[in-house]
Amino acid sequence: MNNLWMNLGCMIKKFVLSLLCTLVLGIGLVHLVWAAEPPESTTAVMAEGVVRKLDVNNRKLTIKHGPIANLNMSGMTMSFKAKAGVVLDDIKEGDAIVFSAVEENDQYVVTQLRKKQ
Ligand SMILES: [Cu+2]
Repeated sequence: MNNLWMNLGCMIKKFVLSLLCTLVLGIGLVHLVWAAEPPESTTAVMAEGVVRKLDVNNRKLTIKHGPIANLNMSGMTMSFKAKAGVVLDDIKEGDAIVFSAVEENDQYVVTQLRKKQ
Protein backbone atom coordinates (compact mmCIF):
# COMPACT_ATOMS: atom_id res chain seq x y z
CA MET A 1 0.00 0.00 0.00
CA ASN A 2 2.72 2.41 0.98
CA ASN A 3 4.53 1.60 -2.22
CA LEU A 4 1.48 2.41 -4.31
CA TRP A 5 1.17 5.87 -2.77
CA MET A 6 4.85 6.55 -3.38
CA ASN A 7 4.45 5.50 -6.98
CA LEU A 8 1.46 7.74 -7.37
CA GLY A 9 3.36 10.70 -5.92
CA CYS A 10 6.21 10.00 -8.28
CA MET A 11 3.82 9.86 -11.25
CA ILE A 12 2.25 13.17 -10.30
CA LYS A 13 5.70 14.74 -10.02
CA LYS A 14 6.65 13.38 -13.43
CA PHE A 15 3.40 14.63 -14.90
CA VAL A 16 3.83 18.13 -13.49
CA LEU A 17 7.43 18.22 -14.65
CA SER A 18 6.56 17.20 -18.18
CA LEU A 19 3.74 19.73 -18.20
CA LEU A 20 6.17 22.46 -17.14
CA CYS A 21 8.64 21.33 -19.79
CA THR A 22 5.99 21.50 -22.50
CA LEU A 23 4.95 24.95 -21.33
CA VAL A 24 8.52 26.31 -21.30
CA LEU A 25 9.26 24.73 -24.67
CA GLY A 26 6.05 26.10 -26.10
CA ILE A 27 6.78 29.63 -24.94
CA GLY A 28 10.31 29.32 -26.29
CA LEU A 29 8.98 28.23 -29.67
CA VAL A 30 6.51 31.09 -29.86
CA HIS A 31 9.35 33.50 -29.10
CA LEU A 32 11.49 31.96 -31.81
CA VAL A 33 8.75 32.30 -34.43
CA TRP A 34 8.17 35.86 -33.33
CA ALA A 35 11.83 36.76 -33.55
CA ALA A 36 12.10 35.23 -37.01
CA GLU A 37 9.37 37.51 -38.34
CA PRO A 38 10.85 40.93 -39.02
CA PRO A 39 8.84 44.02 -38.01
CA GLU A 40 6.79 45.74 -40.70
CA SER A 41 9.10 48.70 -41.00
CA THR A 42 12.01 46.63 -42.29
CA THR A 43 9.97 44.70 -44.87
CA ALA A 44 8.58 47.85 -46.52
CA VAL A 45 10.34 48.62 -49.78
CA MET A 46 11.71 52.12 -50.00
CA ALA A 47 11.15 54.15 -53.15
CA GLU A 48 12.43 57.53 -54.23
CA GLY A 49 10.42 60.49 -55.37
CA VAL A 50 9.91 64.23 -55.49
CA VAL A 51 7.02 65.94 -53.72
CA ARG A 52 4.94 67.77 -56.33
CA LYS A 53 1.98 68.83 -54.22
CA LEU A 54 1.48 68.77 -50.51
CA ASP A 55 -1.78 69.16 -48.62
CA VAL A 56 -0.82 68.82 -44.97
CA ASN A 57 -4.36 69.45 -43.67
CA ASN A 58 -5.87 66.62 -45.67
CA ARG A 59 -2.71 64.53 -45.41
CA LYS A 60 -2.50 64.14 -49.17
CA LEU A 61 0.56 64.42 -51.31
CA THR A 62 1.38 64.08 -54.96
CA ILE A 63 4.69 62.39 -55.60
CA LYS A 64 6.61 61.96 -58.80
CA HIS A 65 8.04 58.58 -57.92
CA GLY A 66 10.49 56.06 -59.23
CA PRO A 67 9.77 52.33 -59.30
CA ILE A 68 7.88 50.98 -56.26
CA ALA A 69 8.66 47.27 -56.14
CA ASN A 70 5.97 46.15 -53.66
CA LEU A 71 3.24 47.96 -55.62
CA ASN A 72 4.54 46.72 -58.93
CA MET A 73 4.72 50.30 -60.23
CA SER A 74 7.16 51.95 -62.51
CA GLY A 75 7.85 55.66 -62.31
CA MET A 76 4.91 58.08 -62.49
CA THR A 77 3.32 61.04 -60.78
CA MET A 78 0.38 60.23 -58.54
CA SER A 79 -1.25 61.15 -55.27
CA PHE A 80 -0.97 59.32 -51.98
CA LYS A 81 -2.51 59.57 -48.57
CA ALA A 82 -0.14 59.83 -45.61
CA LYS A 83 -0.70 57.20 -42.92
CA ALA A 84 -1.26 58.45 -39.38
CA GLY A 85 2.11 58.97 -37.76
CA VAL A 86 3.89 59.96 -40.95
CA VAL A 87 5.29 63.44 -40.26
CA LEU A 88 4.64 65.91 -43.07
CA ASP A 89 5.66 69.08 -41.26
CA ASP A 90 9.29 69.13 -42.33
CA ILE A 91 8.79 68.46 -46.02
CA LYS A 92 7.68 70.87 -48.71
CA GLU A 93 6.84 70.83 -52.41
CA GLY A 94 9.93 70.19 -54.50
CA ASP A 95 11.68 68.07 -51.84
CA ALA A 96 13.35 64.86 -52.90
CA ILE A 97 12.15 62.08 -50.60
CA VAL A 98 12.60 58.43 -49.78
CA PHE A 99 9.34 56.72 -48.89
CA SER A 100 7.43 53.49 -48.67
CA ALA A 101 3.83 52.98 -49.70
CA VAL A 102 1.21 50.26 -49.54
CA GLU A 103 -2.22 49.76 -51.04
CA GLU A 104 -4.97 49.98 -48.44
CA ASN A 105 -8.69 49.91 -49.25
CA ASP A 106 -8.10 50.89 -52.89
CA GLN A 107 -5.93 53.76 -51.80
CA TYR A 108 -2.22 54.26 -51.93
CA VAL A 109 -0.89 55.12 -48.53
CA VAL A 110 2.55 56.41 -47.61
CA THR A 111 3.73 54.54 -44.53
CA GLN A 112 7.22 55.97 -44.17
CA LEU A 113 8.68 59.20 -45.42
CA ARG A 114 11.93 61.07 -45.03
CA LYS A 115 13.81 63.72 -46.91
CA LYS A 116 16.50 62.41 -49.19
CA GLN A 117 19.91 63.51 -47.97
CU1 LIG B 1 2.50 55.23 -58.96
